[in-house]
Parts: sequence; C-alpha cells; structure tokens
Amino acid sequence: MSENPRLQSALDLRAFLSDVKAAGELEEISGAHWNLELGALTELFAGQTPTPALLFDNIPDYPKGRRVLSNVLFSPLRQSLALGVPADLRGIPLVQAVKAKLAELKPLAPEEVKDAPVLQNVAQGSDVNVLEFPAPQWHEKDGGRYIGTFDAVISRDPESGYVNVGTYRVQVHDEKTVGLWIIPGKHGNLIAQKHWSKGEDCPFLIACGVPPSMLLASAVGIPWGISEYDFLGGLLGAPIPIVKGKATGLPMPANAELVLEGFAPPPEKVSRPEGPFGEWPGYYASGTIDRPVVRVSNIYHRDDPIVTGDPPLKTYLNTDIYMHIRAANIWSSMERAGIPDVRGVWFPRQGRFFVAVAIRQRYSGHARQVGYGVLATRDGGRDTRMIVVVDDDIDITNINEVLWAVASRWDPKRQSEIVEVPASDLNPTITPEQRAANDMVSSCIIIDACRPYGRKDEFPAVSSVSPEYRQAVLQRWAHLFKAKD
Ligand SMILES: Cc1cc2nc3c(=O)[nH]c(=O)nc-3n(C[C@H](O)[C@H](O)[C@H](O)COP(=O)(O)O)c2cc1C
Ligand SMILES: [Mn+2]
Repeated sequence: MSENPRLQSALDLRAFLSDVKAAGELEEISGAHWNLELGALTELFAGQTPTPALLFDNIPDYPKGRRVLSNVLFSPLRQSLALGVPADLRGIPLVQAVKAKLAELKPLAPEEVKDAPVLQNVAQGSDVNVLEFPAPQWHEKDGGRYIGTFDAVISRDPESGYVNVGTYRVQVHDEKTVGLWIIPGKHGNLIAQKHWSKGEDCPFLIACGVPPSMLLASAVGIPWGISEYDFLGGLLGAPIPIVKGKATGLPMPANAELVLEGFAPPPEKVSRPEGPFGEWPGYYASGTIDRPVVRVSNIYHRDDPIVTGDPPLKTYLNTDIYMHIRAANIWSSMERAGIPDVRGVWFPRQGRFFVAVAIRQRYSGHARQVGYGVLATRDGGRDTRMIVVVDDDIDITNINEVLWAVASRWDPKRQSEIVEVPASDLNPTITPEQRAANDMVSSCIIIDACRPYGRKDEFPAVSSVSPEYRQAVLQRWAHLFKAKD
C-alpha cells in the first residue's frame, strides 16, 4: 500500500472519512430510518453549500456499525481526496490539474495482496443474506430498496480478459437475489451479453462500499478495453491493491467495505421487475421492467461495513462527482481537434444537460465551433440540452455570471444553433413514440453568449470594479469581508 498519505485517503474509505471529519465536512447521524429518511436527509443536506458527507449509523432494523455514507463526493475537498490531487484546488484550476494528470496517465495494473480488510468476514452458501446490510428506500416512488447506487460492479470480458468496473444500480430482491440495471451499450452490459449469447451465466462482483477513488473511476467513461483498475492505478501513480473472489476469480478492491459475488443468468431464463427509481435527471423515467438479476453466492465485508450511496437528486445531480474529469476530457478533446484558446469547461451544478465553456475569441465563428466541439465528444455529446459559450472574462463556475452573459451578450436569433444529439433512456423529453421507434435523439441549443466577434472591441465596457481596484478595496476594507470567508 502507498506511503503517500494523500493516496491512503483515495484508496481507503476509512482514511478518507477521518480526513473529511478533520476538515469539518462529516455529519454523523444516528437513528435515521432506511425507509425514506436517509434519502430525504441526503437531499436536504445536498441543498446546502458547502454540504457535508453524511454517515448514518444505528439504522433501525440493523446492528450498530452497519452504516451508510451518502453525499460522499459533493465538495471540492472530497473530490481532491478521491483524485489524489492537492486539496486546495477549486474550479477551473482543479479541472486543469485533472486534465494534466489524464494527459500523462499510463495505465498501471492492480496488485494482488494477501491481507485484505474486505476478507475480515466471508459468508457463503446458506449463510449468504443480503438483507443483513442496510439498503435504503431512497425516494418515495422507488420500486424497492437499493443497496447499490454508488457502487462498483466488476466483470471480465470473456474474449480479451480485461476487467471492467462500472457504477450500475442494484436493487435488493431477497436474501440471495439482487437486480442489476445496466444501460445497453455500457461495458458491463456488453460483457454480460457475450456470456448470455452462449447461454452462460455472467460472473459479477458488486462492491457496495467502495474506496473513494474507485467510485470515481467506475462512474466515469473510460474507453472499452482499458480496465478502470489500470486507469486508476495510473491516475494515482500506485497499483490498486486487490484480492480475488472465490467463486468468480474477479478482482475486488482489498479495501472495499462490502462485496457481493454472484452470477447473472441469461435474462430470458431469469429476470425480475426492477424500478422505478429516481434517476439522475431528477425524474422516474425508466419505469418498472423485467431486468436481469444476480444470484449472490458469497459476501465479503469489513467489520462494521459502510455502504456508499449516492441517490440521484433533483437539481443536485450526481454529475457533480465526476464533472471535473468529464470537463477535462471535453477540454482535451477540443485541444486535440485543434480548436484554440478554450480557457475552461464547466458543468453547472444543475446538471449534465448544461455545459459552459469560456474562450478567448480568435476569429469569427470560433464560439460556434466550440459548441460543436463539445457535442463531438463522448462526455459532452449525449443528452446535452444547452451549451453556453462565453468570453473568458466570465467566471463559468458562477452560474450568475453565465446567465448575466446570456442576458447581456446573446442575441437569440443571430447567436444560436439548434441541433440534434443522441439521447438516453433517462432523458425525460423523449416521447413514447420515439421510444417505440427507437428514435433516441433530442435537441440541443448552442448559445453563443460571447461579444459578437466583429464588434468585440467596440462592445460596451463592463461596469464592474476592475480587478486591481477590487483588490485594493478588499485590502483597505478587509474587516468588512472577514465573516464571508
Ligand atoms: C451515482 C451513479 C449511478 C449510476 N447508475 C447507473 C445505472 O444504474 N446503470 C447504468 O448503466 N449506468 C449508471 N451510471 C453511469 C455509469 O456508471 C457510467 O456511465 C460508467 O462510465 C459506466 O462504466 P462503463 O463505461 O465501464 O460501462 C451511474 C453513474 C453514477 C455516477
Ligand atoms: Mn468501462
């Protein structure tokens, strides 16, 4: 295991929690109920800025110590700890640091270790009981209890042997059966299809309590064929410690809190009604459908395991957690495509449907090209509803500034493009007719909220205090502003 204390926090949820607590960002809550109360408290706290991580203990119907952690990565500090980058970066400099790390990343294979906390408790056969671990009913209209929302689902491509890790939701059906919903096209689904097409069961590990860095790697889109383990090892500069499951031989993070191991039969043979579930766009969109299940044969867990949870929430979307990586990916894609002078890419907290980009305009049409550039990327091209391109005097991490630029520099008739983009199942604007016809596209507006290029030098000057004078006033009147720091 790594000597670097920053990496301990990335690789181990308990080290992470002690850092988060020391920084005053941990709220420990005793006695909240798994039935809706955890979900409601998570949503209420997510509305605060800054918002703490929530560690729930003494959950009714469960022994003390069987905990749930939510709001896990909703702060720049917690993101930095998970990414293994210096904890004082914020906003665009944090995106830049991530971009630089990704640019130099060389995949590094995980390392098998002997002693692993996750092996402290092993249940097999008749001892397997998924119901022994707290699985919240997160939202009022959810079709059941979800033990996997911020999880890591591990599977192996039977052809190339590469190990994939993805975050896919997991509903509890009974002591030995869980439902697994993987959107078609996601890597876990492609792998399962390969097994199912031969009539075989697909082996899976489902880590329901996951080290912070793994939460990020498994939720972020990494190209097919590159293992999220290798990606993360490269990102952190240290191999991820793993141990292998007894039934599947699949690798699990040695520091995982709770791992279910099992097999998913072909869905034509076995499937169960799954959902609805309050999904990331803030709606219950995908309904109740017969979906695949995993039959659990072994359970591995640390003493007093912690289930990591991230119920999607209206407006406080879980896109927050990986947006630095996505923003960095979009930014580097544009660089590679030769689009110059992008100064920042950002997803406002209101969600992944909305991308803001700051540029230093170099030529007429530059802003429009940037809008198309975002749409041409994997991370910015699906479901996107609105791309706002602004001049680089606008702070794109501040939604008020972005909307001020739209309100004052954008002429809707002349400075907009509306185009069609691929849409996902969860996109609430897709009509039943479109679904039936598999016509999964929605439209996106590119808003060029830059000063018109031809008039940019004559455009009225901005009336706010200049940066130099602002500094001078802040210094002279420092005592007036102390309370706000
Ligand atoms: C909190 C959270 C929950 C998610 N839930 C699901 C899900 O239930 N099903 C799914 O297919 N993708 C879900 N995703 C998206 C995938 O995890 C994401 O696309 C990831 O890149 C998939 O990995 P893959 O590219 O290896 O398939 C979720 C993402 C997050 C952050
Ligand atoms: Mn993958």
